[in-house]
Amino acid sequence: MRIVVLTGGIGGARFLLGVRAYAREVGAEVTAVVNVGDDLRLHGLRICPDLDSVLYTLGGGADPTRGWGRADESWTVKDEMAAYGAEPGWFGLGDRDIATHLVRTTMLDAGYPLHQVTEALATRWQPGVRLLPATDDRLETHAIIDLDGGQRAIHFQEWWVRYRAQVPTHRFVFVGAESAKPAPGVAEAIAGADVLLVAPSNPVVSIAPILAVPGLREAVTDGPASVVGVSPIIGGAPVRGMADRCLAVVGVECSAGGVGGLYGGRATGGLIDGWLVAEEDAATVVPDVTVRALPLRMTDEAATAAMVRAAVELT
Ligand code: FO1
Repeated sequence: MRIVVLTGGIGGARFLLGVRAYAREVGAEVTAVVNVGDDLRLHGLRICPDLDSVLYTLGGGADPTRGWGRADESWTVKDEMAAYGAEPGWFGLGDRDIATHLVRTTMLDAGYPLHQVTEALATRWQPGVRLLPATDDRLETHAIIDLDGGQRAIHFQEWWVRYRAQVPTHRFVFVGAESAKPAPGVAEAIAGADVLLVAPSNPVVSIAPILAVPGLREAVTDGPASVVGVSPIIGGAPVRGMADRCLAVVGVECSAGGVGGLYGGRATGGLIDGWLVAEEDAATVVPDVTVRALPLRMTDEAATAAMVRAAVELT
């Protein structure tokens, strides 16, 4: 069985732990297609938060409390940068994490595309799944906000980390998306999937930028034998992160039904055939979509693998 997962953020990385466990049980192969809209260049370094979350989480090197960055981290470089007054002070890179960005940036500057660089980084972390960036090209999520009496576009990380999503926001723009091409292997993996899972990631800033790469939405609607999403919202609140703030920006209710409706039924031009929701959301109805309610907290790998099994068996 070939399983493809669309993923981004820390929730997506933790979901992949369950996908990998399930895949080992049944002998399936897994490809994770990862959001790059959160990526940024800072201090001359290319930082890929979502790819790194997957590498570190599946490789056993993620910080369990923060969720992002490395375990056993130290912050000498950050403190030294602060002593120089170097901006931005609101985004912190740990010393161990910086090594990843140095290797990545050196390879990118030498001409290797992001998917090859990711493959090289994965030889250290051995994530046990094939990891592909949605695109090798520049695709950056920006937020259009009201600031200082005018409208401004700021990078997603500034919106998320600096402003904690607490600033009047008009919309998100996926800069570069129109001319981005799927990274090699992405469209093929989606087209050939027996099951495509949409991880319980933020639908607006993790999943939407993947689907904004020309050809990928069509690949999902036309290709896989079945497409099942897992709700990132339980009982009207995000499991983690600020999906509520993001959904408000696009005018979608923060509920399992709201996000299910945003994805829409594949039979009528949407994305999904099945939608897993939490037990407290059992009354959720999404037109043309098979909804199933079950315990949806990713408390450990076994609980997450049980969610994945239910998702695979749903349609
Ligand atoms: N999140 C923060 O809240 N503050 C930070 O200083 C920060 C730094 C950072 C550095 C590298 C990295 O890979 C992730 C980092 N994050 C930080 C997390 C990141 O902003 C978001 O959680 C993700 O982009 C959303 O998925």
